[in-house]
Amino acid sequence: YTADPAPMVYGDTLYLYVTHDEDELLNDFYTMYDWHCFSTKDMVNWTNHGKIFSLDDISWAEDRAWAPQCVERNGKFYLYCPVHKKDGGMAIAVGVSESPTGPFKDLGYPLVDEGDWNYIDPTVFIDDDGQAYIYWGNPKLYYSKLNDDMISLNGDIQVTDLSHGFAPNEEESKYTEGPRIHKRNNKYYMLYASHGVPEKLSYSVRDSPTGPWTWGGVIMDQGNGTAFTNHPGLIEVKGRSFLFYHNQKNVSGGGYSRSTAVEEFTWNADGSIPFIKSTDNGV
Ligand code: FUB
Repeated sequence: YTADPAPMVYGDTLYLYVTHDEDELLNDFYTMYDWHCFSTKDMVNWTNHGKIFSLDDISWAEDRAWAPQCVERNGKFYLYCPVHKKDGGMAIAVGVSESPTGPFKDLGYPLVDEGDWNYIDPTVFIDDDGQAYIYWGNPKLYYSKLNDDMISLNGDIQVTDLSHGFAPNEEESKYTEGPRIHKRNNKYYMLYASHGVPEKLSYSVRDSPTGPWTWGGVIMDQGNGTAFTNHPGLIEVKGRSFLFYHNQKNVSGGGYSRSTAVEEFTWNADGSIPFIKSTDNGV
């Protein structure tokens, strides 16, 4: 079972980084030890690269190999991964590699480390001016600039409040977790899991990478086998647009036995993201 999809395009290839729900569930909670990668050039034929990074590679981590994202800079690949530390709390590890499929080497220490539950689900991007940003968190959205080395913060950690009711119904826009930043036509789209649990997918939009954000709308609601969590992985590749997410539709699937899925979509003419149905036709 795979979840929390984070696609990345490098060259002519789409790499999909995912978490891994173990077949055997322990303590009736997420049982997740490693991250896997798949790649494709055509969205039809996929290569399974298997396990590309794991808790065993992070000496200071003990559990919860949760939602990652990989980005490339100057020929190096940086895999940002939330983990539970041996001395308690969640933090974000960074694995560095010369190749998109690893092996990734841990820094040896957390990039961000608050010592509690909130520091999960990093999303990272490099703006056109070269400035990199990292965003993360549940139930608040934190962010910081990254230095060019991609492994150190540039400045203080900031909090963006995405929960202050831009939508007609405040619950509609409530940020929960799983952010994914995407830039298109000079607009910054912040996609995220919303509404608390069970989660929908929503987005906010702005002409600055640091907000303040304006409510965009719901992208995917619950139903048709979605799990109580969901996770948006929006990507544009070769002139096509895709939303990766996860559901519980695989054999014996459930909230802790999830599967990655994808829907192709077309942007609305005004640049908004359409409502995207979880279908039975996707991968
Ligand atoms: O997969 C573990 C956690 O569940 C992720 O970090 C969250 O986004 C949610 O999907």
